[in-house]
Amino acid sequence: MINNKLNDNKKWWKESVVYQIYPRSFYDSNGDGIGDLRGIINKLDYLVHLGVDVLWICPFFTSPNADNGYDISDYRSIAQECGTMEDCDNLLLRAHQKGLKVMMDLVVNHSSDEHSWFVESCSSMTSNKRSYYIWRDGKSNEPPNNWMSFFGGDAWKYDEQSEQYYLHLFTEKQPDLNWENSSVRREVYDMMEYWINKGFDGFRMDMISLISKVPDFPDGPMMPNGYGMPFPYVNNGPRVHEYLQEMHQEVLSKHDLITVGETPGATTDDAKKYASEAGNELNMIFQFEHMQLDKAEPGKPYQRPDLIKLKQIMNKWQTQLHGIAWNSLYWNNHDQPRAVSRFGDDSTRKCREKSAKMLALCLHMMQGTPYIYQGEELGMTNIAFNSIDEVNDVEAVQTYHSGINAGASPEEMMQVLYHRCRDNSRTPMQWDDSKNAGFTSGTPWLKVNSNYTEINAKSQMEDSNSVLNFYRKLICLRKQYPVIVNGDYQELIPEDERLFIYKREYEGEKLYVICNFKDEKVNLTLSNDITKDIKDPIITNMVIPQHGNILSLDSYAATAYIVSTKYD
Ligand code: TEU
Ligand code: CA
Repeated sequence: MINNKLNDNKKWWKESVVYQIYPRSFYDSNGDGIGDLRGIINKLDYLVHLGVDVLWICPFFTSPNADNGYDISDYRSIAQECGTMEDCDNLLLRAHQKGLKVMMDLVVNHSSDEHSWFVESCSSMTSNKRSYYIWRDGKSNEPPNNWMSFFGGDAWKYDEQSEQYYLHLFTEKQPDLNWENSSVRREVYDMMEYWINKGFDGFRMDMISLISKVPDFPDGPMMPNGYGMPFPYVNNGPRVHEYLQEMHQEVLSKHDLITVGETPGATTDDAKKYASEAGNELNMIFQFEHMQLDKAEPGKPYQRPDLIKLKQIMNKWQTQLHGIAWNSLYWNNHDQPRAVSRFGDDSTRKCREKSAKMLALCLHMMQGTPYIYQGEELGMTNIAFNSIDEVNDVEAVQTYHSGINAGASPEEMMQVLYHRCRDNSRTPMQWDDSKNAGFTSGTPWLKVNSNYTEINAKSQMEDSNSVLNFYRKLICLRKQYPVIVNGDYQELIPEDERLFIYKREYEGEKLYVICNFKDEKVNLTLSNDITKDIKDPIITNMVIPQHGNILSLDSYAATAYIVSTKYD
């Protein structure tokens, strides 16, 4: 019997794999050292070959680049270094011809201070753009409250002319838009329609959980550095769901789109509101809990993510959202260190390749839409910069200087950045072993990781055992087995500190996933039931010897089995 309810919930974006492109670092088509839209067009066949369904392209709109395009000064034009509107149209056309969907980054918690709205907003207290941004009087020559910006320093900037302060939760070149103003919301919705009409298939919404602030702007909880934390008063604020429901009604509901909201600090309860199956806000969100497991502090040894805690977090999201809301699945993005360097092991070639595949398998077999960040499919790693002069990331530069001011040494701070710097994932894509990894014929805007001679797309295309080909296989499996998309989820041996094992089930199909997260051999004794179930793995990153009930799992072994009881 067909279950209508489940059928209703069948959505293309649940069955898709998304590939995230950081355009500056993907491929440079004209030798100026900066990746561009034509570069993406040039590489579409690579993406088709990989098998992904959707591209998410980070911002390529006109911007002074105080935060690499996350500070937009014109929402309807293309950054000169990225190309032209014609390139954008061509990209959409070609991608669609090849069966790929394209989502854009919607950065509307803030604009650039060079946006004409902000320029007008500053120009006079009576401008009709004044209330497009958040202006407040100071308190006896001090900012309106004690908030620190997310990148360090005051969250308020004083404007001499009007003698008021404006709010910027990120850099001072990123003033927060005032969503309380319905004209601002209208502008955003119209702009979204503009890009949908061009052909975009969805939106990744930057920091969307910050758009509603507690109106009286109270001081935040004090931090050791003397600033207050804005987070409790700006994140998941009082009107955020109202705004998103309005956006849904005005724009999203009129089209068949993929939407994902960036929501730091979101709990599973928040996710059920933002991304409920009922579907009056977003399709899914990016939660951050598993991004907060490691610690890099000056002068202290790096603390790796703890597997037990990682498993607890993943289990929680897998089980609590099942049937109620939809998960996104990711290990890294343009703000995070490289997955293999953080959750895997990049110490030797062998460990890197095994653990990169293990991480991929572990994530891609879960319930949710998987996101691959460019280069992850090659097992690209973090980079060791020689000095702060080589770093571009505005957040890293601020972290570095505040560390130095607090007494840390340059070496200690570079060590912190080695684990944390956002530029770890922003180094140019490694296409081949020619100069600059084949990314550009000019001088790359950011240093290329010197390991490109060993890690690059060309050599991995030719090697059937490569990390790249492992990703291809994982993507194929998703299309083949409905249990991967729809199955429920149960963790087995949650107390084990080395292994991550889970089981999923859907309409007579059972999926077992077994991953060894450690650099040591583990003999796993299976129950008789499971032993009976598992025969040939559907995918594995190495040969795994089995003697009766015992599986001999070498370091970073990862394997998955599917058993069908449908015809029993
Ligand atoms: O990210 C917000 C955000 O949380 C990161 O800035 C943060 O640095 C990261 O979690 C690691 O510390 C979004 C964008 O993805 C980011 O690139 C932008 O810089 C930021 O918003 C402002 O638009
Ligand atoms: Ca270029």
